Amino acid sequence: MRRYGKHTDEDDIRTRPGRRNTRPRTNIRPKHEDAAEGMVLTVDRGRLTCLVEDRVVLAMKARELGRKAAVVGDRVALVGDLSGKKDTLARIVRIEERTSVLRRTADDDDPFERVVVANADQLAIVTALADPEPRPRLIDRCLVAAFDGGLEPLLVLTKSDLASPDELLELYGALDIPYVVTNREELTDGAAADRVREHLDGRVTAFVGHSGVGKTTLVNALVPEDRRRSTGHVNAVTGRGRHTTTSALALPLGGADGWVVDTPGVRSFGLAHIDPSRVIHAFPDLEPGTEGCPRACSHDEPDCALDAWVAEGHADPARLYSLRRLLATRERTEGD
Ligand SMILES: Nc1nc2c(ncn2[C@@H]2O[C@H](COP(=O)(O)OP(=O)(O)OP(=O)(O)O)[C@@H](O)[C@H]2O)c(=O)[nH]1
Ligand SMILES: [Mg+2]
Ligand SMILES: [Zn+2]
Repeated sequence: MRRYGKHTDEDDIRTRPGRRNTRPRTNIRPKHEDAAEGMVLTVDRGRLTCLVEDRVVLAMKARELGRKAAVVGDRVALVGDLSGKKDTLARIVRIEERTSVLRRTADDDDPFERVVVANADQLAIVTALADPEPRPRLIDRCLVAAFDGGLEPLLVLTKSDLASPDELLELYGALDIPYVVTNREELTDGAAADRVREHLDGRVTAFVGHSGVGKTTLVNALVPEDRRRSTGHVNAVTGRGRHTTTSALALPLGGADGWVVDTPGVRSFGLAHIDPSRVIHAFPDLEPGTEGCPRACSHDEPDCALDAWVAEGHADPARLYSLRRLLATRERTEGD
């Protein structure tokens, strides 16, 4: 474990992990100085399961936290009974500043945004190549949410025993996103887990995607045997998954450092909250070209300076096309 394991070095505790780790934590804490640090593993009806050192501690939010919700991946400060024994309940008195946030809304008009996972470094966007059919628009939306929230995307294309990945890989080629293709046989012999694990070492990775694409199946192949969750099957008639997984859960990677977060399948990924300028950040080759843009440019309008930037050979036109496709995904409705 990178963040919550045995710390041998004090500095390791005080500095923030990941790429954005330059700022030390603010240390003005009059209250609860003796609180223990923990990580939220799962949330169930107001009860939060937290990892404190090597103990699993059930906790609830202290009233003083108000409406702010702690979510899976949050680093929290806990007080009270931290023994982890049966029928004990600790209190969460603080939620630490987050290094990343994966947010979604139920749909684009929904002002109520939910944080799905906090502090993940990476977003594994899981798509089945068939059964259920891939939906590039959902992938695009997950990509936008990743770029917006400060997570690095990883494309995971499952069920290549049922269909070829070529078309999808071509569609996402210009985005230069790391990807892994897996199939049924490799799930059984361990090759799929090995290949995916290479991308997960030392990181916290959230797995998202439509129901039935094989998120839990893959996560199970990555975590120690006694941590496995149940998986579903895809309805032969509708080609839909059955929403087998109903809550997000963080699990330690087996055989490597890091965490995986299995999440429930989603039908859509609402993006009401997205800030386009944060999405541009994920395109460092295009970002300097936006200097000549009019104020509040949508980057998809006649005066956008990116057309000239690309025409002058500073960047690949396919990259601009991909960026615009992603930005436009917010305006389109999300049918199948
Ligand atoms: N043919 C094939 N089937 C797969 C593969 N990976 C997973 N499956 C099957 O897909 C079905 C759904 O798998 P799950 O892991 O439950 O899917 P999920 O994404 O977790 O679904 P939700 O929890 O509902 O979101 C199961 O029957 C798996 O055995 C694969 O590579 N090939
Ligand atoms: Mg599942
Ligand atoms: Zn522009």
